[in-house]
Amino acid sequence: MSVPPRLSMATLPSAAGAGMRAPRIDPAALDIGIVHLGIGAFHRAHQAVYTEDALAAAGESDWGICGVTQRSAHVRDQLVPQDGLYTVLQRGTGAREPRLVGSVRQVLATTEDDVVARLADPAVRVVTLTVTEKGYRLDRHGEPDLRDAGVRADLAGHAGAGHRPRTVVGTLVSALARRRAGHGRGLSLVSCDNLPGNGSVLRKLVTGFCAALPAPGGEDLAAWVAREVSFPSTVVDRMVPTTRSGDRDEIARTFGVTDAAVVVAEPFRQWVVQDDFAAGRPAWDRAGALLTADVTPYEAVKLRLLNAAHSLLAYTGALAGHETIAAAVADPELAAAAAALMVHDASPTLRPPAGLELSGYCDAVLRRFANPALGHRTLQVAADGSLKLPIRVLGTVRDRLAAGTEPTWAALAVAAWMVLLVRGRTDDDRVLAVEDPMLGHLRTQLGRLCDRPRPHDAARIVAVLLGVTEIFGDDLPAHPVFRDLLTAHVARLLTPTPRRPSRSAGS
Ligand code: CS2
Repeated sequence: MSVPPRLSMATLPSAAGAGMRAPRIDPAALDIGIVHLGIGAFHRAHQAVYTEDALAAAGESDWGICGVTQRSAHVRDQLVPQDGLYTVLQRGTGAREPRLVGSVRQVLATTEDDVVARLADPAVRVVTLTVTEKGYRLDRHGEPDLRDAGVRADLAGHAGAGHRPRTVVGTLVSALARRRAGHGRGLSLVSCDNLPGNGSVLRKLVTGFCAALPAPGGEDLAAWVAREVSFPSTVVDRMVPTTRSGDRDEIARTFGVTDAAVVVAEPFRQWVVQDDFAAGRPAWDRAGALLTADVTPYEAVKLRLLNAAHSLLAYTGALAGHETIAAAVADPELAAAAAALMVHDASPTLRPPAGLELSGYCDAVLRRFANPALGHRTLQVAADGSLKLPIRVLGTVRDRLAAGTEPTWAALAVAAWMVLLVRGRTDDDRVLAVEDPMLGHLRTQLGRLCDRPRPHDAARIVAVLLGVTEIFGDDLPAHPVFRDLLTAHVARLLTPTPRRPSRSAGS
């Protein structure tokens, strides 16, 4: 079978002839006003869609997006031959009509292109970021991690001729310095990652990087940033699994074009944005985003309920051999644990915004997880647990312990992460490809405990992992209630269970 031609402005008419709907705006008429750092599937299914809808609603054309790939040129090489066009395949119950998006007008690769020059362009007034937890390279205090070789190289090379920054913060600060020295216009830096107070986190990171530059340049730049740059916080929500080849085949079959950059997403989407912009913004409010003075109540609800339950299902589900989140939540024991984490452990720690009813939110989250069409892999959500758990789960743990209660289910999420890390296999002994930036370090510390761990190893496993202060701080390792909860869960999770026939998705 011959491969259909690539999706592009040139092949759009033939795809339209096969029923593909044109983007809601004219891509060719857009000028770039936004740079997005980290143009993975999530951005394409979320902010890029909101931006296109906002431009269509407001009849504006000056907020086209330049997407930047962070680690490799892969996404650039997918999108550039397609003139930035791609489809979003919405997967849920009901209609599955693919949506063609045209708001991405340029794609650059940090590794090869001059991203700083693009960021310094005065027409760019908003920079959005989805660089994942690890992209920020924070130390325990929220400052740039000076042990990180990339951060150190960017500090040393700052403003040096020919230095191409490698880190997110180094890139942003180089661009800010160039804007200040050139036209002097500020802009807004908008983190869209799952971090509490993501705007404040980014502000502290950028300011900390400026402060680490040699004086007086760094101090002056920090003062300029404080005056001219805003850092709105945001809460993003949409489940976006990794695209599979079958998704690309579906587009080829239906529309007769090859879309190498197709993304899959659930129907639900939400964006809560702190309305604090230094140089204007698209009319995202007209595209369904909630612009508000304070996103904090929304953020805590999302991270401590949805993301925490997602992580619990990812770890316990992966261990039980479930390939997808939908399969994990179809397991009554795991669904009950996810519900209990949200209802018994996390909800009492939350003060939801007016109009948001927590039990309805929890039910909706479980229904979204159960979406059988999404194919969201447990191992995708399980990735980077050492960075995610402190954000999603340990706040609940601390608040419940301070209130004198036992965070049983939150501890289960942490214990299941520990078992996944130490054993790296399902209950029925299949190898699991665990991803975590601390994996090597933690497995070295665990040493022989990683070799076929048994229930009686639980106390030692917990002692080693709970002692990692980068994850658990100085307080939790010393908390006997938490330690005992973890030990009991780890011992139980390591106890062999009678083998069931097959527990993978779709079985
Ligand atoms: C998930 C999130 O991969 C993960 O860690 O928990 O990406 C989740 O799908 C989104 O936050 C949903 O908005």
